[in-house]
Amino acid sequence: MSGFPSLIGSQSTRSAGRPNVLFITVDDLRPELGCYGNRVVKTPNIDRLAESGVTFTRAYCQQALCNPSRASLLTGLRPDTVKVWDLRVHFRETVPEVVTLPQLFRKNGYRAEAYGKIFHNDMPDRKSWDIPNVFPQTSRLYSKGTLEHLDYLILKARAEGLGEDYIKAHVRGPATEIEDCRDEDRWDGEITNLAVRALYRLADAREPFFLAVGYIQPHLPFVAPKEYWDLYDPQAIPEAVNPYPPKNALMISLNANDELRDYEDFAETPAPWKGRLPEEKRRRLKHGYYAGVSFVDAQIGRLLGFLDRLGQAENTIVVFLGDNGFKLGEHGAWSKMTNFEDDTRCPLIIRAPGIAGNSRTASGLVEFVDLYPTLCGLAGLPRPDTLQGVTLGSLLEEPDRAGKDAVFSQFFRRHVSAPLMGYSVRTMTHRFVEWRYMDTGNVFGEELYDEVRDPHENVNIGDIPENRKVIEDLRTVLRRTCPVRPRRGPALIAAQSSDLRVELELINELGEEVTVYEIDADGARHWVHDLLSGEQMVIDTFLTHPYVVESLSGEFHKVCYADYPRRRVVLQR
Ligand SMILES: [Ca+2]
Repeated sequence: MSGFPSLIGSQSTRSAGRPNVLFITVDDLRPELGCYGNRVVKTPNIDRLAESGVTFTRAYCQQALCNPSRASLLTGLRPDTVKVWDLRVHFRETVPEVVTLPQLFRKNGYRAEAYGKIFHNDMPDRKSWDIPNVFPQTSRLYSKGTLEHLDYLILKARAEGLGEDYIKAHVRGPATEIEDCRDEDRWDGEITNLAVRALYRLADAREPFFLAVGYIQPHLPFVAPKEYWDLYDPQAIPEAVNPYPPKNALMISLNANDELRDYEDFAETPAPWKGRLPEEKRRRLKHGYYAGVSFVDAQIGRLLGFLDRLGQAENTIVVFLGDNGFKLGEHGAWSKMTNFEDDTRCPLIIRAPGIAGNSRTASGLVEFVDLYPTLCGLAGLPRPDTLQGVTLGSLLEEPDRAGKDAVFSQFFRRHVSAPLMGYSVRTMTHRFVEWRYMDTGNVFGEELYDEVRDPHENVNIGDIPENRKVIEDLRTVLRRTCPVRPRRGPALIAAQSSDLRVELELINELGEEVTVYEIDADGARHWVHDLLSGEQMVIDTFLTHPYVVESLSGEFHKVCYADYPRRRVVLQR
């Protein structure tokens, strides 16, 4: 490609020889795939991709939840730096000027387009793409009848006085549905159609492309078309071997199955420490997950088939990943949202043209925060010096090399009234988790798991005196990457309703620029203004609406409220 004649001037000179990127994300997909050794699930297309790329068997997301995981991997920043730990905060409110991975490719002459869920659902990022993120329009989540039923549930919730935000987050239809329909009648089928159409156009364009395709199955609800359910006998899908909470674990180490309980037919799901779903329901869920995985596998097969047919496969880097893991009954739990292996370990396959490691497996530890620098390296783009990961280039060339010494994940948990953050370090031999109070940084509790003798993480051995040295060492490693410092957690501060109009005057005497955010009733931040050093502003607001002023480094952080009729706040150290 590098010798390609320059027919179209500077544009083609800029892009000559640059490989395309096909960036495929799958929602809530754990490594439940043939190429990861599962002999029951049917994933021939992803397995074929693995045969031609490098399969990472120890890749970890930085936080096992859609929005934080994606915000982190697409900015190349760890969750504490991007300051997105939940589903409410958009990274543009916390790091407004960050250059995302696709945005960096755009800046370097690529055309970047997104189809389906790349950033979190309702938080697409306009700056990242040449056209707005395209979402399915004609397909449906459920069958028509079930959608009508869901409408009824929503009307009922409104009549009961539940707020729209609550309804949007928690009123769901059934957790599974089997309808005999076409692929394109479901979101992921339509996403493939849209992406294939884009691929035709992008393959002909003069600039290289960064095409992101985000699939939504096997996220709940499990709604693959019937033909994918028919691939499996639910009785033949093995159940989790450890359907109980880990021994001696802190209760907060597990989530309470809240996500599953939002679905009307699983509202009675017990928390892991209180009981277990009946077998029929367990098998139904696992069957649905497998159907979703095979459905998405078929979509990926189509997509890669078109990449081939259009003659682009030889010049396209393919990245395939699941944004977080998922528990299918392990620890008596369902869904993600913990620091455990089942939730933090994710599938990752990278196939880059001409890479020596293609078709092999890399079993060293890697992190999703490494993807950004890796793709910069593969495409020969300059990388921002703020990135917190490392390039996996040498592992792609020599997959047998050792990976990282340690990888890090974290999870936020509300505990009584105090928000906690569990910071996890995972090495080849152990996982150590330090739970800290967010507001003070003080330690709430610790966990230690032996990944060699206890790969399912069934026993917390943090209390055993002989492990004191291991814990001390891991704590040091953890605190180097995740330093102890007080942090403002999600929804720690939220607006109360008020009709009283007031003014808040802010005067910046800090000697550095700060960003002012308004906090809404959900605790989500909304960017208001960048207040330069020496600058002053007046905000017309309501009495009980909080504002957060933060320096770029995050070191200065102050929450301000107005007072009647006006409050003057001088920002000083
Ligand atoms: Ca997810």
